[in-house]
Amino acid sequence: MAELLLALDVKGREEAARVALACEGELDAIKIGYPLVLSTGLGIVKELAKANIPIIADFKVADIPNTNALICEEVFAAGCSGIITHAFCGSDSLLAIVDGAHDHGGSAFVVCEMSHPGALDFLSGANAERMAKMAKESGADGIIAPATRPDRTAVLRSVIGGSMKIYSPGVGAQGAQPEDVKKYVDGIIVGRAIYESADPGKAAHEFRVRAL
Ligand code: NUP
Repeated sequence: MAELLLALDVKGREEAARVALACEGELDAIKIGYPLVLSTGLGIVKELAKANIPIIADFKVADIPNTNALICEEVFAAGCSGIITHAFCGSDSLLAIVDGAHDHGGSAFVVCEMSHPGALDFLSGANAERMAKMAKESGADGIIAPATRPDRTAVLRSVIGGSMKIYSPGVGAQGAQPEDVKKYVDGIIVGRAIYESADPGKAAHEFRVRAL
């Protein structure tokens, strides 16, 4: 049984509020990222969080430890409950995010293998497994692994074991189905297939049921 996370990559407050309201009751978390935050500002987090739903900031942080720690301060002060970071900057950068999240009572999720075809250039294979191992050693709460490559997500699950979460993007617009990965993951991440739907609430409901 996997949770449903909405990737709310829409532009502007009104559109964000429209989709979030339509999906009320169907979601376990809302994942926000650059498209929404650059178009509205981080204040959008407090507006979305009024619906009493966790907000995860998908900023795929990739910087030196000090900058990563400063980013964490802003993300959690804004009201987010989780942050998504890259791991390829190394263990010290990763630790700054994990510690920064935990110091603020939040969670840190680590991108290990990405879902798009170009991930095969760098962000997959042995590199992904090394990053998953590093994520576990860092004390991170979970990893991001691709629904588009369920066999790889199964491998990454075996690297991290059962105590960390896996959230998995790639369902819907990128071609994967909830049934492909739900047995390996704790949550599926769905964006366009919900927010571009004529009826986002109905689409979210259907994904939620299929992820059970
Ligand atoms: O590997 C990743 N793939 C991916 O699609 C890591 C991610 N964080 N994402 C994000 O998941 C992506 O940035 C988008 O917010 C969401 C997928 O959206 P969609 O393809 O369902 O529209």
